[in-house]
Amino acid sequence: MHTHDLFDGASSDTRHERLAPGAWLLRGFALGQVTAVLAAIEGIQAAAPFRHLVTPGGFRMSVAMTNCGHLGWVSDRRGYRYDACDPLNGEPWPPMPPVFLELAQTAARAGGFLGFAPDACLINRYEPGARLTLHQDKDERDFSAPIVSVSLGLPAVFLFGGDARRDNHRRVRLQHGDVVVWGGPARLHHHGVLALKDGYHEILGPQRLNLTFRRAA
Ligand code: MD6
Ligand code: FE
Repeated sequence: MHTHDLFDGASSDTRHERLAPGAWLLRGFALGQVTAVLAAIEGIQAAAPFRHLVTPGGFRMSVAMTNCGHLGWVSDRRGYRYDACDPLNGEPWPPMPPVFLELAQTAARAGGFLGFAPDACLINRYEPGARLTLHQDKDERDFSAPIVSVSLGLPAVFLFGGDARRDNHRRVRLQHGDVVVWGGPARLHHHGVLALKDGYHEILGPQRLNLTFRRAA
């Protein structure tokens, strides 16, 4: 990526909010693709069901996860890593649907990152009470590529901090169809998701889905 000069001028759309240098919230960016994305998730979860992974410390994660693409993010007692196969059945993860790739690439471009070639898509499912503690995404080999994150279903409060865990963090409400693009100087910022509130979304019911696209290899 040689797009650092674009971080400040990547987007002129008023629905695009810059959260920090290198981090953009693209409100409603995925709305036109929701039906196709949800249909694709049906196929993915039929082959690779959502499951609650265990952290290296032995805790069951409240967020259920699955993956598609060449690599999938997994966690167990041995650690966090990317793996080409689903540990549940030893098979390769389902391929990344073309609609996913197109959405991830157009969003990355809107955030000023040209040439994004994701090889991994982690799909998170939150039910009421599920949360994700403050973390950095650092299991990828190369931090020059951004991360593209798509939110669907119930709204959630996203915590967005800095490079140090103790840095102040802001709270961002992520709604159905919102996309966050995150890279460059923001790539290693800490972030998390507060416990999902009870609710019922007209399309997805009592849950939130989040897709995060990464270049892992
Ligand atoms: C989520 N997202 O929104 C979890 N990571 O459910 C993430 O952990 C995340 O949204 C890196 C970049 C963007 C993200
Ligand atoms: Fe993350």
